[in-house]
Amino acid sequence: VVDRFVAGEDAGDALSAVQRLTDARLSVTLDHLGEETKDTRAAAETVKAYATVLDALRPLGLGGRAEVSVKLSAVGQALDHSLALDHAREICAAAREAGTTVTLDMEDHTTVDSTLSILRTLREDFPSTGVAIQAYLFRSEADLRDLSYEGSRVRLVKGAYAEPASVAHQSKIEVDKAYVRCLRILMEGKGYPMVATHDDRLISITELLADRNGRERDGFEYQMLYGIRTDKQEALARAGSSVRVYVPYGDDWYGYFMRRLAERPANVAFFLRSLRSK
Ligand code: FMN
Repeated sequence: VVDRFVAGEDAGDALSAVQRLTDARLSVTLDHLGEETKDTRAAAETVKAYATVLDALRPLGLGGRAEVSVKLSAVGQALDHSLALDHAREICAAAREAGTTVTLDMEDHTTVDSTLSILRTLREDFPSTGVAIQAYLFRSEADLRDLSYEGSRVRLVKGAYAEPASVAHQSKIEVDKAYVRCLRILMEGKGYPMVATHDDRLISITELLADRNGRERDGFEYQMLYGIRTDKQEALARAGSSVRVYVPYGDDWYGYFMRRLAERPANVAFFLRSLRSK
């Protein structure tokens, strides 16, 4: 069941997925599964896993068509801010060697300040480092304005963590409205928008805003998760849009899988169907 959302356990599996997807004219971002590491050894192992996969990507010569996504909590953010920064820097250096770049995932709201501060430092040496911003957080419109400068790669997502009403919109309609406000800031700004959603209405609004702001097809990209709405991924790419698929791999899939079930009824339906057919 997990296979539907996760590309496999090791770097070899991840690379086969990269081949398949890039053959179909999609770009990818690889995510080595894992989060909330509380020990230094596991954090260092994660860095090694990224170095391995980036090393294997290099000879494929895909450049930025295959990048990596990193959760700072998997490289020690909860242990020590500067340890996470050093680890992230190592991954960025390995990515540069492979001719590509890194995007920082955004996790629960208590980590946002730390993640944005690590991003700022990383961008001094690796200006193309990207970051995810979550529309459901009240603070995000202000964060997006700060990030709307030339070359700033920003992935806009709705947000996947259970957050308190003191910091985040709770209802679907409020989150959708916030997403549109955030999207407008991104598309009107000078950065490079990475519009990460499977939501048809938001995709239509993105098309509209791209036209209105004179953004060409290569002036922004769509991003979707591995195994979710693959038909839509391919249709957008066929129509000339840039589409990147977020490809998780590794054995620590539990947290990732649970968030996928929580966020989309269609994912739960798939899960229940597969249980029944066993
Ligand atoms: N949610 C986060 O909270 N942090 C992330 O870094 C993050 N990265 C994502 C990357 C991609 C490519 C996509 C498609 C989603 C990501 N999400 C992330 C999940 C979204 O917040 C959201 O839960 C999910 O996309 C379902 O919402 P949808 O209706 O827009 O598809």
